[in-house]
Amino acid sequence: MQFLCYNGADSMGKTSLANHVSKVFLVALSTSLVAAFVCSCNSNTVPVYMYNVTNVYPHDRNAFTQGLVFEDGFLYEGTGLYGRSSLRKVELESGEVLQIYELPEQFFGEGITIFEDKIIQLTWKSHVGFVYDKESLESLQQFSYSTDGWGITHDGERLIMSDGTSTLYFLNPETFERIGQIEVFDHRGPVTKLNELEYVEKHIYANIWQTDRIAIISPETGRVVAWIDLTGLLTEEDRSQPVNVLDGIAYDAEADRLFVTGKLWPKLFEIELILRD
Ligand SMILES: [Ca+2]
Repeated sequence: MQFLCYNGADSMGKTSLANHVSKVFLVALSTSLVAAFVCSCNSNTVPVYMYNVTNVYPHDRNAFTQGLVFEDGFLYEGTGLYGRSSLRKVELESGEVLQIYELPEQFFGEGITIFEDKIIQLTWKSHVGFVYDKESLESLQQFSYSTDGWGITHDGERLIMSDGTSTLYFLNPETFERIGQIEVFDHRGPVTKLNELEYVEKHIYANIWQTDRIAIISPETGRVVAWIDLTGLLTEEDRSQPVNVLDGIAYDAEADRLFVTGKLWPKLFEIELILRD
């Protein structure tokens, strides 16, 4: 029963993943029963999810995607590269850019998240984050941090930020002060190159830079409780023009939809997760 062998100490509840993964997964088990199973399992084994593509949408081939969020029916996307970095509001179905703010050319845009009525965007090496009005994309404020800026998301109370290492940082969403951090690991040790983030059903999803893998992480312990393997999303034809790596995870909490894309990818995928046998 491989699928029970993640770490129960992270309080991964009986419905957290089951909402959009295999329908046979855990739904009938109580949390205490799961914990009992977990204690008797080999902790070196974690589930690996494959995917089904349920929808494909167009994506701007010129968007060097660094951050992706879905909210109120729209995608919000942060793009990178010096001189090409932007913050965008995008129509899902058409891929049309409805609003865009272009960053000054000295900034390399990174992850974005929406906290209440504001959008927060990191930059890569500048130690500067930007705060925007969600409706107008008007730049309202800057803040600073000491590390690289890679991915960012939030759990409703804290911002969660990656810097390309195995560390995730928790920030106060008003003052941007660092209020905690966790080290991310699996049975082989630290999991580095944590990149784009998304908070999904009480877990942190983190794309591992330069791979097709997403780690599902316990915010309490830092343990990787499952992996998603997204190998094979792009076709040969999709790769006929230059594409870069997988980078972009967005979750539609209202409709329980998961979206992924990549830097310069021509497509954005809506996927459902399936437990690998
Ligand atoms: Ca995201």
